[in-house]
Amino acid sequence: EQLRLDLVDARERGELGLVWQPIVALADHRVTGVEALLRWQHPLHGDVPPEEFLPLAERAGLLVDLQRWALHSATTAAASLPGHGLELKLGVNVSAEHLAAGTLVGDVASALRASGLSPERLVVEIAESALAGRDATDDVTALRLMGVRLALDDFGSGNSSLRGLGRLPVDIIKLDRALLSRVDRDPYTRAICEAVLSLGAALRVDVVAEGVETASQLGVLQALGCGYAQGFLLARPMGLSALEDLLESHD
Ligand code: G
Ligand code: G
Ligand code: MN
Ligand code: NA
Repeated sequence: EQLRLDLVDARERGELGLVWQPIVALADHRVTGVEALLRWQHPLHGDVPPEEFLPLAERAGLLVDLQRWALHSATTAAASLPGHGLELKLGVNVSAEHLAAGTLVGDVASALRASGLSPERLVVEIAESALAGRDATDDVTALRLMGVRLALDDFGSGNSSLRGLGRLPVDIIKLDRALLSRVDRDPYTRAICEAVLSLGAALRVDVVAEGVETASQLGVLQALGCGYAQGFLLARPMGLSALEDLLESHD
């Protein structure tokens, strides 16, 4: 309860920030995108994980506001990255509550306008669970008409995967990290990943494997022809200046 009260002031106190995790093309190991992730540095409790404070924010009615802020800061930062950073795609996570609030499309448009970020660089990541029992077709269609791309996040973690894919114009599938954790040890999991990759190829949808932690997992992905990956093995979420250093070292 105190934590919830603290969250109300966290933004003004500068405790909320973003970290950035690179997404890498497996063909040449170039960084092709970054996912922006919210962090709360609490003065007493330290780093509060999003799994903890996002539900708090929701109960306090602050979640949509928080995400609007995250959208604005992420697009603004991405619009002024150095070097080949200006070609990177920017992934931003969107919640079920934001979809339900009905302001997502307007909020994205306003962040793009304010930041000057080209819409083609923005990837809106929606977890398949956030789409359960909801018809998000209008919102997603409006975003795509603006030129924004849609990623189905945590794909394979729920039971609505194929339905979501069939109903929505998706550009990117992000393979859930629970699948990755077993891909090199369990033949069934490997077969599922293989099936998602052929689905991606058939639908002309890029597949990004999330949560790649070991060389052995990466090896399987490469053998299966997966295009893109994200995970601690490749790069951890990092601050903006570390990201800028990384990009400069690549250029
Ligand atoms: O970055 P991390 O692994 O700690 O994130 C944990 C969860 O929080 C993930 O499911 C991630 O999608 C979610 N998350 C991180 N940043 C945001 C954000 O800005 N908005 C929403 N809705 N979720 C986020
Ligand atoms: O749900 P979403 O895919 O948006 O979650 C992204 C979260 O996954 C981030 O909070 C990030 O910290 C976490 N993450 C990224 N790479 C790895 C990884 O290799 N292993 C684990 N366990 N988590 C990761
Ligand atoms: Mn995500
Ligand atoms: Na995910």
